[in-house]
Amino acid sequence: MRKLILAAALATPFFASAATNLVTNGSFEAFTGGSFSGFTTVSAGQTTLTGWTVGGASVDVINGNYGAISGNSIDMLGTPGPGSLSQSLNTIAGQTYTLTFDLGANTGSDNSVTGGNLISKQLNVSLSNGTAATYYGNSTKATESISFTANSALTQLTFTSAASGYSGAVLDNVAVAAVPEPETYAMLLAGLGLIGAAVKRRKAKQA
Ligand SMILES: [Ca+2]
Repeated sequence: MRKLILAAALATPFFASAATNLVTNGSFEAFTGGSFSGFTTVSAGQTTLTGWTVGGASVDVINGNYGAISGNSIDMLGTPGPGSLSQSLNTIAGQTYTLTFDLGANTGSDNSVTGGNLISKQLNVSLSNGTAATYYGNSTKATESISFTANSALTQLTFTSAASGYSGAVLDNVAVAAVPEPETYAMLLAGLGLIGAAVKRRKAKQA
């Protein structure tokens, strides 16, 4: 029985870490700037988007219009952009994480093309460990995914838009979760093995 408890204690943190989203308010539903219709602007330095630091010029919180994805979403070009959103995440150095987010676009105006890309819909993603990627939002919403390995106890996550203008990439449902390592699965299996052995012994005693 003692081994059973030990096995459960070993396995529990790994189950928990696999499911935990490290991002605060990744859905942007926690907004303290009051009610609004369609969109409202959050300027650099304002703290109305719980958990997020707004930089650049501004971003817009959009809802029910302008390409909003689910409830409140962010148009990365505010009124006007460019805008940025950043947040510090509590990470473990050496641990691998997956960042996922939903990407769309406010397709109204600002459709200037640079180098074949709709520059106004550009979304740059960067992490303080050096990982960076560039995306272009469009009306076909997509869930994007980036894998990164933290190199510090704090990892800064930053989204930036690249142009001025009013109708940019649309962001929602930002999540960062630890990826269970192969060793974790091995420990998990070892834990299950202990449980199995304990059950077997108990059955043998009863017989
Ligand atoms: Ca949302």
